[in-house]
Amino acid sequence: MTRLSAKTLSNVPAGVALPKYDRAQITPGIVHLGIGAFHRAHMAVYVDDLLADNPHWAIVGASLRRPDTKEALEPQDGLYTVAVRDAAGTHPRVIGSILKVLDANTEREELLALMASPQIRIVSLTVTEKGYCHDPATGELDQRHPDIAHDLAIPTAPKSAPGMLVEALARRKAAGIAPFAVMSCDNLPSNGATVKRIVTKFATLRDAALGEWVGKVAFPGTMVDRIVPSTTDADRETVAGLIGAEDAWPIMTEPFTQWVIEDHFPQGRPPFEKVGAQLVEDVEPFERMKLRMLNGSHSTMAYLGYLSGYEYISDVMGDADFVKLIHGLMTEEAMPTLDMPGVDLGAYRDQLLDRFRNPALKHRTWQIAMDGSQKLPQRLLGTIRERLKAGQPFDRLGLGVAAWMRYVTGIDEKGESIDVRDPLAMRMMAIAADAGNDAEALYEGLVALTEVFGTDLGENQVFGETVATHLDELFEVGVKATVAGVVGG
Ligand code: CS2
Repeated sequence: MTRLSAKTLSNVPAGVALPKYDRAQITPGIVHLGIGAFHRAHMAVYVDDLLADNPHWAIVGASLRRPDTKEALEPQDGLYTVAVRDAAGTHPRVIGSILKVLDANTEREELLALMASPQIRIVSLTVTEKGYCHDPATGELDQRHPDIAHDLAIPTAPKSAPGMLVEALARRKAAGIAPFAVMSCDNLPSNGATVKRIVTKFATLRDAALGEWVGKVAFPGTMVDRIVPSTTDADRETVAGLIGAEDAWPIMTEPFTQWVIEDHFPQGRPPFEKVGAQLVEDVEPFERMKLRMLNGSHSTMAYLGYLSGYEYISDVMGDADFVKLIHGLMTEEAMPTLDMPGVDLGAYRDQLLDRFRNPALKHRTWQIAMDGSQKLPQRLLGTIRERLKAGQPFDRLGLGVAAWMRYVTGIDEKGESIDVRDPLAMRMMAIAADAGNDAEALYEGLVALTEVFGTDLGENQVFGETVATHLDELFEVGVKATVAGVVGG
């Protein structure tokens, strides 16, 4: 079978949507750091929709960690398939907005030179929570992070995202070129303000004057939403059958997509509003809503679901007790903490439940369970803090936290090992090994991780009682019975 590429594009069967512009005429206006599946299912699709009328906003992507995306896309001239799936079928579309992918490790100079050139007006990022090298509980730069220490020692050859951004900005400053806008598209709380704080701190540590200059750069916040499971070999086969060509890395996703963007781009931006994005003055209420409702539910389902033997989120949604739990978590515990004039939160919740049910989207609980130490603060703990302050119960959120604690022991209910992926995995498993099956000791050990829980939660008696009680139940009666107990089943 031939490989998808510029040359073979004309052989793709009618019915498969193709780029509606001449790829020879488009030039880059955006550099995107972290060219993973999420970016390719989300922002790259919006950009693909607007390039016909705005040809100077194409994307050059960079991978900071692994060269695998470059290896997949280079022989395809940057082309790849986005396959939208639901119960009605799989709908493929070829995306052309990514002109090139650079490997930040081996092509660092080319990448930095491009980021420093005036044609680049936006640098966007999806480097996941841990890619910002920060302390998730406080949102501050983690100065002891090995990549940060490296980048401060050798600032012209950076490895980390903050190091790359600051080196490119320093080159622009030296050349008298106005800064690009930095647009984080990661699930961080207040992602614009948080990334600004981290990057400005890093710049200040390099040089005070540079820090001051970077402090004036625009960091528009965003709320991004599309569920994107990892691609499997079976997906590759399905897509090859649909497009009549081999695509080394197609992206599978859902029909739903949402993007809310703070309108702060001093060097200009493409007309994102013409292709479905919402441009707003303050994105934070949208972020909070999404992190607390969608992602909070996701993480809770991931830990409890994985431990119950459910491989996919759609399997979790087949269990009535779990649906009750998630419905209650959103309705009783998350929604009262949100202030969203003009948004029907009940309808938002129901739409989320439908999205979670999508039977064609094989979204692994294990995938969502990854990097919990980086995710818990904004998904569950922030909501819990607000409820604690108001003296309100948070039983279901507390169960979500307990399930994470049970999961990171690295041993499931059958005594089999769990592949726990998390920057703190080694420390957490050592804590679990010390605690054995003593839920109280495990709770005490994990809550002392201040980069996750801050310094307040470990001292809070109500928090301790709620979470440790659930953790004890998880060990004593197992996950399913604990969930049934919480929902009154
Ligand atoms: C998920 C998110 O993997 C995870 O942690 O909760 O990636 C989620 O699918 C997206 O935020 C949806 O927009």
